[in-house]
Amino acid sequence: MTTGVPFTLAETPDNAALETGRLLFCGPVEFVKGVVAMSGLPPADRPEVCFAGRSNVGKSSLINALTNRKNLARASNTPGRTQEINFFALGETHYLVDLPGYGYAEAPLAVVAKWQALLKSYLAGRASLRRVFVLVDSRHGIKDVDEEILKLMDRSAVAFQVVLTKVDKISLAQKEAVIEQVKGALGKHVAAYPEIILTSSEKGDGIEVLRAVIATMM
Ligand SMILES: Nc1nc2c(ncn2[C@@H]2O[C@H](COP(=O)(O)OP(=O)(O)OP(=O)(O)O)[C@@H](O)[C@H]2O)c(=O)[nH]1
Ligand SMILES: [Mg+2]
Repeated sequence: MTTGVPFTLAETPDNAALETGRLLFCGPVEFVKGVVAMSGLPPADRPEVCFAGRSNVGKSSLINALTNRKNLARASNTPGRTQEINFFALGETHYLVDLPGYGYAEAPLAVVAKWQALLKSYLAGRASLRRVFVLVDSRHGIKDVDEEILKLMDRSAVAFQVVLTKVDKISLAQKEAVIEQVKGALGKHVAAYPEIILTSSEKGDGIEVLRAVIATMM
């Protein structure tokens, strides 16, 4: 069954929205804390957005690019490096949340099970969570492990938006193909926001669009 929603690429926001985004993200950004259990979450006192996705998809790099900091969120070549839910305060008005990657096979099973449980509780039970950006590697498209998370968000009625990462690594033809694949996969998900954002943390594509989307959504 499909929802019949036509999925499109995000349009460039108008100048006012771009400026709102630029201002929000050029202000102070601070690491608040890394959380390993639901009891450690900071008070749900301001809107937040989080970045979810398979291990190594580029979550931490995207947060660094958005905030224009080289090393705010740890980005590394070692998959599974981000093992905590990391909270960053954007000024005094928003939280940005860097999630542990899912689908990382080489960590001990018990550890994986623990992260997955935390990730699921957080995604399903955080009142101030406005939108989940689900990052998808533009070279790979949506995979089975992504589907599990997307279904969880459908069940929890948490709105999510797909952000394709690393578009600097693919050709125009590959771009068209992955967009079609993602559009097809999203048709099955009621919680999907109907616009896809293409990004490169390396080259800057889509970064100002994403800043504007975050700054104007809440
Ligand atoms: N070419 C290119 N490489 C990128 C981009 N974004 C991330 N990378 C690389 O991809 C690798 C993983 O990036 P991270 O940002 O650490 O990925 P992550 O999703 O936070 O990974 P975990 O925390 O382990 O789940 C790093 O080597 C990054 O330099 C991009 O836009 N373009
Ligand atoms: Mg990370």
